Amino acid sequence: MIVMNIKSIIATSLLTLSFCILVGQDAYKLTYDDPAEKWVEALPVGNGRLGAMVFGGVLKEHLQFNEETLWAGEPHNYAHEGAGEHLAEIRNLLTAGKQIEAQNLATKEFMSVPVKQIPYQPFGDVHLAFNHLSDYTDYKRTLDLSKAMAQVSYQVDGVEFNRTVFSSFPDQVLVVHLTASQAKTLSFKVSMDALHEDRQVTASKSGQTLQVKVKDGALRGVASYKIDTDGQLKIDGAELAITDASWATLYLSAATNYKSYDDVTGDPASIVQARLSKLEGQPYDDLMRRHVNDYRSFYDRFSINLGDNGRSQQPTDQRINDFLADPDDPQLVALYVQYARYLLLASSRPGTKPATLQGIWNHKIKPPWFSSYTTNINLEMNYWPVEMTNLSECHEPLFDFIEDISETGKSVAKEHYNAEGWIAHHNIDIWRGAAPVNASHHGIWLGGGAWLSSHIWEHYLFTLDKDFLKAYFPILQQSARFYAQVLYKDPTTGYLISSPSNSPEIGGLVAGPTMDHQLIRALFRVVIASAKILEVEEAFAKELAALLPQIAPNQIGKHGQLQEWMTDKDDPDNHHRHVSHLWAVHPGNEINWEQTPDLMKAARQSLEYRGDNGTGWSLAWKINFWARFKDGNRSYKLLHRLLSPAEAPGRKTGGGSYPNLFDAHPPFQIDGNFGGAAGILEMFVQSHLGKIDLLPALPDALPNGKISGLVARGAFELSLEWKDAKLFSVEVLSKKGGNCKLTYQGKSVEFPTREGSRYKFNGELR
Ligand code: FUC
Repeated sequence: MIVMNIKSIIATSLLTLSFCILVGQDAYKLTYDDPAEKWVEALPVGNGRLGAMVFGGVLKEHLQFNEETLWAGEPHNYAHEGAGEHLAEIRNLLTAGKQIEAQNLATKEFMSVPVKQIPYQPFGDVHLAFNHLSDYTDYKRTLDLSKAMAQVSYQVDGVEFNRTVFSSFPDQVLVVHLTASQAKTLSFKVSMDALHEDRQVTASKSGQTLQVKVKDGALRGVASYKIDTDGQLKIDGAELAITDASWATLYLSAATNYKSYDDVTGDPASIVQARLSKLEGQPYDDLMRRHVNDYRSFYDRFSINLGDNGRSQQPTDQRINDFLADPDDPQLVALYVQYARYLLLASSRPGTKPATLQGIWNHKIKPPWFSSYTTNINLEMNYWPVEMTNLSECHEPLFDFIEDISETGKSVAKEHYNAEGWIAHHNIDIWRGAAPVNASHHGIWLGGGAWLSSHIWEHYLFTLDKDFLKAYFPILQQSARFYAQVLYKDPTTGYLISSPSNSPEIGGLVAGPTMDHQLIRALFRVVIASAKILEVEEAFAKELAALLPQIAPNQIGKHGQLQEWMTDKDDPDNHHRHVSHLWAVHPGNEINWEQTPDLMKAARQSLEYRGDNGTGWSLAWKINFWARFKDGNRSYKLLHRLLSPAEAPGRKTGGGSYPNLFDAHPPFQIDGNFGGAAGILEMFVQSHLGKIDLLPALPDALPNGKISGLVARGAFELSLEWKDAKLFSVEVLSKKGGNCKLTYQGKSVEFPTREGSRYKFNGELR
């Protein structure tokens, strides 16, 4: 280890007096005193592909499970042939101020075919019915984030019953392990069911198989479980009965015939059988250890400790309720961050699909917003914490998704915009529909391709993985090519603008929403920078550089606000949940205190006007915005709303958390979990301006903390500690070498680093 510039190492003991650090892993559990009654009380498990909600009942256990590829619909190209013939007229109508006429024409000629996409589907249910004859005592239900396990324990007639549920990534099965503390006291029946009209359950001596087919579409699924036990097993009608056991383990595997967005020739029965056959002769303990080892190889890379005032000993649902009246529960804030990491690992692993609006957990045939991929904020927000919290691999499903869209989005670019390259609009399903959907006033939004592309660059910034950048450069370039061809010279101002489009989901179809221009500028800069790093496409980079100053700039309006549109028509009384024109503040960086303070003030004014209410994801975005404005207390105010009960009596304004700590839009939408976690970390570390700013927006409510394994742009891994609201120490692990600049309250140190070396600072930055 290289230790540099240590001027004053202050004895830890002096400063820890007022600071109760909690080290036990026990604190990183969700705990409950009762079984779940509602779905949002049940606990989620998942391996990226196969997920379940665990209710934890005593007489009846219910596992509602999903497999990520079971959707309605079938392979389909949603592009509207010939839509581009109407592009000029739609633009002209908008220029002439005829918004309604433009929208009507677009509704008729410009929308996706069909105009709606299709929903993600629940798969099925496993029910366990126990034959306990007396009442139970000592009930406890937990979700252990450090092991990725849901657990239930209780006693009946002096016998202790334990249940452990997890979804294994290495073995690709959902596991339910049941034990009783006395021989022959565990007896239960298992049954399977599903909401699909077309479903069939068959039983064998050691398990059951559920086959489902979605109503409107090409996909069918097969789920089978097998049971190992020391008791008796027999088929009992449609159920499987286990009697006189002291332990039993159920292994469930599920698959569909989906192979890719244009191929549904998979054979789910053989996939399922192959996975179950691989388990023959394998003891549960080995499988469980493989699961824990695999999970911990990700989970243990990062830790966060914000202190504990004793509330961590209380049930999680009670803590959420208590947070409303008194938001002094720093450990709940840390738990929220680790829960987001848990949810990412459970819903987005290499080789799986990205997390949908609900991750992988959906129990409805008609889920809210189809439980799909909404790209005008929600899908991207799912990935905000992924790099910072050292789960870079979990970003991969999004890159695979972008690869798909860069293919399906080509025909949309051609048919709708007469352009090369690729484009995505605001909603995308498993068939990778990239055309504008739902309605012309919000479905026609040009920013999807640029925003998704920004994730490729962010991954590069956090990892400095040149091979990755090289592999994805053609996708970035083709996205930029689309915009370079589609930008349109505004007859009124002479600027290049994006038209037709909308400022997500507000104000209808317009010419030139501010957000689009921020996104397109950011994309062009990324392509220019990438071309330089990779030493390729110099001429194209020059072309983009020439376009940059011609794109309509950010403008300050008459209320001191950042204009959301080309004209100064913002309404200060508009409290809409979307605040898209602040994209350049976060997650973008074009607007910041150092280079553009006037725009930063205007953006802050816009956020003031929008107010502090919002849906879950809107609150989460505002936590991030206020952190970038360097107002940690305001971020914490929004966090207070996000971590308060979603279903508190009288709560009218949306947002909040359910008892299982799922974010409420309402209803459940997972983006707020991820965006909220990212926002918490933005209060502690920011690295979007070519340096690492430490504690840039520390709220009064979190004066003490210790984080390790947090990744900053530049491929630096940080361990930092603060006490009594002051930075105490920071250690930097340089993963790729290069210059590192740390700043803290206006002071900075800059130093060259060597790959693999550590650099520790104490007094230097205070
Ligand atoms: C966008 C948002 C809604 C919701 C939906 C899934 O349309 O405006 O609030 O989050 O996505």
